[in-house]
Amino acid sequence: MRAVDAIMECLKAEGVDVVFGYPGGANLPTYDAFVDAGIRHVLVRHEAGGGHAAEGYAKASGKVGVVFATSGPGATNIVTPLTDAMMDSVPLVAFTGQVRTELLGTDGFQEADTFGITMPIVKHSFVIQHPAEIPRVVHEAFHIARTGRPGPVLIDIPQDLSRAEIDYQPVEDVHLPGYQPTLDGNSKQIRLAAKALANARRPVLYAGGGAISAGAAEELVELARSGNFPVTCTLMGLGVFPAPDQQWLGMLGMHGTRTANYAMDEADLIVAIGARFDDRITGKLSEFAPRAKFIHIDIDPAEISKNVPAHIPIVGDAKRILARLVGEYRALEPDAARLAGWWERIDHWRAQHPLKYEDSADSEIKPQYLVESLYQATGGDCILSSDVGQHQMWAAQYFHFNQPRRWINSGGLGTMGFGLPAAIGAAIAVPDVPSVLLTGDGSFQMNIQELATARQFDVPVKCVIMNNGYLGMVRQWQELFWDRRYSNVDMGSFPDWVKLAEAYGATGVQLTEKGTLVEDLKAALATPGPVVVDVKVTREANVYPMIAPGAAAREMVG
Ligand SMILES: Cc1ncc(C[n+]2csc(CCOP(=O)(O)OP(=O)(O)O)c2C)c(N)n1
Repeated sequence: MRAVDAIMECLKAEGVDVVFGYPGGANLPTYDAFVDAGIRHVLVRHEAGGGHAAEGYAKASGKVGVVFATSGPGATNIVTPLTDAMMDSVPLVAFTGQVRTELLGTDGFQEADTFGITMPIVKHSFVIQHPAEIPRVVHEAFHIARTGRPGPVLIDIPQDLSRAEIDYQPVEDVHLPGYQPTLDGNSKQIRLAAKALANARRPVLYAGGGAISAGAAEELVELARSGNFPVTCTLMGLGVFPAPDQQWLGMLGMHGTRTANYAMDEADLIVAIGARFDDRITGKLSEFAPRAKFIHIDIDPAEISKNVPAHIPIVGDAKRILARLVGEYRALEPDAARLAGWWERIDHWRAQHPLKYEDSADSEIKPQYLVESLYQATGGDCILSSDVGQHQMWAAQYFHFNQPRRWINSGGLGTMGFGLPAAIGAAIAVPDVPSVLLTGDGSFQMNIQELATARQFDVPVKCVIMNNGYLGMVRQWQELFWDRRYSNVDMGSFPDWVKLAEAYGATGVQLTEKGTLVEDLKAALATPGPVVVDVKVTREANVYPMIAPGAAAREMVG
């Protein structure tokens, strides 16, 4: 059998139902194999779109996303999605074509050192050296991508090797002696953690995207209920705990709620679950949660004590660990009343500092109003993808997420242009839930070509542009930290979004009526096929509250 046909067999054995990609000379043999493989291939319009679509697919479904690109420029075009997937721990397998082995190192046409370029941004990579190893490598790649801390894995295949004939035998099992992620947390540490929780007077549970990857939402809710613990989460963790809820403090970090940040500041015990204490969360590290002891649960031992020293480290799968932690905690029969004072304090912050904005007295649509309207129009029943900028933060603040895998965005890398392809990937992964994109006028243009993909493959993604005419988040920083010296943030030249949508065969609408915004959004969302909705909002509005970069949580402004 041709090695490329074996790749298709391996994909089917891995349960892959769709891949995203773009052909070229070096992966021509693989594309020939697609003709008869019976695997759905979505032809994107740019490899970056393919990578982000695979990420959206993976984030929405929990399955491994797959992307194909050719050598050289095809491969370099997926560098951003690979980095994005690495930062957000997204399971991805990328197949890149490579020039023929005899051309390697000769600056051959469309040659790039894909292995070298991507080395620091993938969980693992393979360069095929013998065609016979291809099936085993494919299965190993899937295994590595989805197990332990999920992440991107690259397989680079020289063109001549992909053309070879091999003796294909299905691979039954993957054995990687050097790669054995720890799944069960240490029992002693779990017992210690339960005791610490039982003694804590001001505990906070702080969940990140890792809790979603681990499928630990139910266990997190159970732990929270078992001790009436307050819960906050990162941008990546939204949806892992139902919002709004009495025990929910809102998101923490730079644009989190004051309640969540103040609670972290005064906590005596913080349980971090699949969260990595990044700078958007901690602010000034030396003043982060100064009174707290830390229990850190993570599948990746490298995360533990990376930024904040853990008093009780627990390496393993969050789902398994939380389930056991609940049991151990309950067995101690702690006195629930001990948290009464803590809840009083939290409720006080909640009453004093709700998320709020001043709505316009006239017809102007405030960005926060748009997010609230979108929430009403969808009833929250959608997968909401976003790009990067102010709209992303307002979505995180004002759209409520009740379930995991309903909020798809680029958290770690903060990649503009992520949104549209990711929303397409999410729509393909979970076709029975509406896929809605909230994007900015800057971000949308970074991968707008994927509207053609949506049209060609009948992906009914609804794109809502929060149109402020600015690179809003950068403008906000220039306003606040650079004396309002606006430099290259005014998107002075606008496309006509309606015509642009129509040019791609999508439906375009512009909404300007504040009074009927919810109804108008509902109508737009109900329109079949891909839809682009242009909503003009206040040009200069800022995302508040905010912890300025390098400041402490106590110093939140706005
Ligand atoms: C690829 C990339 N380039 C630059 C940035 C820096 N950046 C962060 S937010 C932002 C502005 C985004 O503008 P827009 O998409 O219009 O959204 P808004 O902030 O106005 O809601 C920029 C330029 C980025 N995150 N990604």
